[in-house]
Amino acid sequence: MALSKDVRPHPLRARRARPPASGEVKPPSPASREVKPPSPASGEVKNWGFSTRALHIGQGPDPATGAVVQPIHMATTFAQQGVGKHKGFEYGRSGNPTRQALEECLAALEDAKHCLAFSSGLGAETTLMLLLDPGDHVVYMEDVYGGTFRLFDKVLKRYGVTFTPVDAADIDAVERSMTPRTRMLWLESPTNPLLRIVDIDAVSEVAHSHGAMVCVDNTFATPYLQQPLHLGADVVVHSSTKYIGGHSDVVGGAVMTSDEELEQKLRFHQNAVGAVPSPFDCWLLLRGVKTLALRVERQSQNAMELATALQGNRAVKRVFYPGLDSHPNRGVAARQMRMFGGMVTFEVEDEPTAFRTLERLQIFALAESLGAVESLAEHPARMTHASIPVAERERSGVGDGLIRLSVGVEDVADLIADLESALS
Ligand code: P1T
Repeated sequence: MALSKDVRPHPLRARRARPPASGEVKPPSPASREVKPPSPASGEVKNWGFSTRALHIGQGPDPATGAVVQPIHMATTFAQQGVGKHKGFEYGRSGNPTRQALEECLAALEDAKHCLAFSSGLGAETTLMLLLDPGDHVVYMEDVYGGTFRLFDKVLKRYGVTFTPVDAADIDAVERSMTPRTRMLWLESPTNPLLRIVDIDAVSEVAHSHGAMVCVDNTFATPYLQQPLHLGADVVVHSSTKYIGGHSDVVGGAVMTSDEELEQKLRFHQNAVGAVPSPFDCWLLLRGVKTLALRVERQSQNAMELATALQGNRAVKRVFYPGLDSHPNRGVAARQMRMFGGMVTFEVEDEPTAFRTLERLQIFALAESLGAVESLAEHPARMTHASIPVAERERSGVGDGLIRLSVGVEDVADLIADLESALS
């Protein structure tokens, strides 16, 4: 399935009412190399497909040696020819060639002008949220990763930012929750862990009409399946620990945007806050992202088959998967996503049944995280979403019988057999 043709830039993107606030902004000068591989902005690459960009943007053969793989630059500091005269890099926190290669590549994958890499998904989120001022208001999709909720509720509230959860699948509810102080609408789609789908285009229009910017955490969808900047969003965040890395061996985060002013503020904060990734982690992410499309296609196919099998299992009360006809927003998912993704959530009778099922699995590892080649299973209520108070969790539908699967690239027949035997 190709990305649908009606995915288009939001008309209000060009005339956003208010940029996010920040203090004095003086970003470090943009890094430049003497010999640059193709950059996403250059005309020569604009027709390249997703996988060609994943393999070649930011990563031409090394001009010094011809090495076809991006070198890992471990230097923490870079010699200057005179004070302030340098080749684009000064100090490892403010810029690094391997990180720059990753940022160029990831920007190209989201079709963004800019990407900033961070040491974790939450590092990326924190840095972005630090652009807000005390008194600012954020409306967020009520079903979000537990760590995102914790950042909002336990950290940022202390700095005077206020938050309102909303079912963003309900456009009228988004409209009602906007206030004159609302600066940001924060979305996940598909959501973690209930795989709810938000019509990003429609809710972006609502947010923009109130002067709020739209941020989409695109971790579950990946840039291969969904490009929120083409659906009206202003900024995208990723936990690149997940599908972008894809091999459960690196923690990372990223923010992408095409808004120049926002990029400058983010670049300043990336350096000022310092939640930057190591050069080795950047290299691992560059290596991982080369197979993103291949992995996600296989994971989506496996997930579809697995969700269908679970639907027919008597021990399963409900299956949550955007590709199933039973999903309330399947139509929106089909319009804004290329395939339906590798995450499947289902509900069994109660917590003891869920625990027993998880402990019996042989191929699925019982573990937090997602998006890697190997399949994982977890219990959101006690694991990834345990930091959300019970009442809040139950209100958004994350019950004790819920199991979340991150479907890997194994043979799907083996995955289905593993689950069926654990459920029997
Ligand atoms: O773990 P970190 O790289 O900091 O990313 C945080 C994060 C942000 N956004 C979403 C949608 C996420 O799922 C996560 C991390 N999630 C898990 C570890 C998990 O198992 O759901």
